[in-house]
Amino acid sequence: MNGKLIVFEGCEGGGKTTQIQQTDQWLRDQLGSSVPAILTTKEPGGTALGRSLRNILLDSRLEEPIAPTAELLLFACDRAQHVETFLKPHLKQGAIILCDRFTDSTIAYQGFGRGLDKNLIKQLNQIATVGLESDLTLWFDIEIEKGLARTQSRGKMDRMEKADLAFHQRVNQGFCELADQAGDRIIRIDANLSLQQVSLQIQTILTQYLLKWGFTL
Ligand code: T5A
Repeated sequence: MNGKLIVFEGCEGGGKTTQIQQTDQWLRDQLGSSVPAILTTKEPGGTALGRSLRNILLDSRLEEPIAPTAELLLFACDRAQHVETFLKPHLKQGAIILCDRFTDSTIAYQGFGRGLDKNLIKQLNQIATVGLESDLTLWFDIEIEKGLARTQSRGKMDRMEKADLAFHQRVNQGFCELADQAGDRIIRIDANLSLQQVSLQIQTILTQYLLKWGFTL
């Protein structure tokens, strides 16, 4: 049996990391031991190589700015390692994987945000993933200012979070357009609501998809 790849996407401070942890527990409660594994991972940083790349990519005190193309290639490098050494082997064994960010982040951030060629990014995504796509992507749609205020309230902001408001607005526009084009692969979550309301939306959608995929709840 092939597993399922469920991706959590969206702009800064949407609550993905918080909700992934809750969803992991909820899935364990729903599915028990009927699936080989329920795993949580992220990009960048889902492998040992990825954690080193993440440190570079998010470091706000680098001696020199990272050029947009170099940034794009570092995210692609992280993904290639993640897909080959973590995602594909575990999916082959039937795992359900919850992944914090995947290919749509690169189109939104490096394509819409940095203004790099989107067709080139799609080709690069294809090389890095060897064609692996999410089975379902939950897009955490949050008002930009609200999301950034949440990340600011944590204190330290990373290199990406420190980008100007116009950058984050372009990224958000990217996610809106991707969701419009993706049909039922990308589902919108209203991330402006309370933690509990966001969890409920996720559980409702996942219940529908798990049943559609043939799982017994
Ligand atoms: N990136 C990534 C690219 O540019 N290209 C790529 O290809 C890829 C893969 C990753 C960065 O890299 C960029 C995008 C990112 O800038 P990251 O640290 O993984 O860096 O960044 P995020 O994924 O944005 O993680 P964040 O932690 O900043 O945001 P989350 O995970 O969406 O939010 P979360 O859960 O940490 O919550 C933020 C705060 O809000 C509170 C939480 O308690 C927390 O304090 N919160 C809520 N408060 C009120 N109501 C709710 N509903 C709340 N939900 C959470």
